[in-house]
Amino acid sequence: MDPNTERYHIIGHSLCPYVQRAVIVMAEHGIAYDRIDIDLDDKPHWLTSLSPTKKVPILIISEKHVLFESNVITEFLDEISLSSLHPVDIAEKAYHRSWIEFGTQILDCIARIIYRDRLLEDFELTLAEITKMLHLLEARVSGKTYFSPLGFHLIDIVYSTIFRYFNALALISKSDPFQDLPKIRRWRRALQARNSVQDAVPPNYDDLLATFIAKQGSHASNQLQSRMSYDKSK
Ligand SMILES: N[C@@H](CCC(=O)N[C@@H](CS)C(=O)NCC(=O)O)C(=O)O
Repeated sequence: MDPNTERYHIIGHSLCPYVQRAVIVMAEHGIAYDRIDIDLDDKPHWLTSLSPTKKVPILIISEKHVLFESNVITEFLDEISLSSLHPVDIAEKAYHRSWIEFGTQILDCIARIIYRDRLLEDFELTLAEITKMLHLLEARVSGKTYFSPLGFHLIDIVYSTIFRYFNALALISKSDPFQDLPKIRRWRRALQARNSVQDAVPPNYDDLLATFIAKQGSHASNQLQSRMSYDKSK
């Protein structure tokens, strides 16, 4: 399949980290695409006909094939490209995929904070769990700039979308989960500086995310609401 002769459409959402995985891969591989962002609180009726999960991202290839699940989409985009965003060594590639899966588990904890942890105690327990996970990750970072010394890979893309959440979480929590994690702090800065990572979200992403979290009815929502009304009153 020649990526230059096919047409690609992404169905997404402006804040979704899984959608960002796909669009960063497309930017890194120079694959052109159209993007439609949908309202996940008011899903369009045609969504079910495209994906049984009714989740984004969805990738439509030349109106012929429809793919869902971000891992499937990113692997497909990587396979049709001339170079790969995975390490060449097969065991190393599988190792990266294991830690990508771990990233998804960190995202599940972040989702718990955003949507489900209603009490301060629940919020703190989940944040402690995330901090523990970040410590395990820190021990695996072997590159000076990115996860691996071999350069920028798909695993870096996945973590770039996870680290973004901590700007909003820093507005709520007094403890900094990155405090004792010098390698991850350096990695996070390098990822934030990358054009493909910056361009995957709207320029006012941090504000949009804070407003989104503030509406979810969790402890984090309440904290952000207070913070936002305090900022407005100043
Ligand atoms: N496992 C899916 C997760 C995608 C996902 O959870 N997308 C969210 C937005 S970030 C979604 O579409 N949620 C709508 C819903 O759950 O109904 C993937 O990797 O693509």
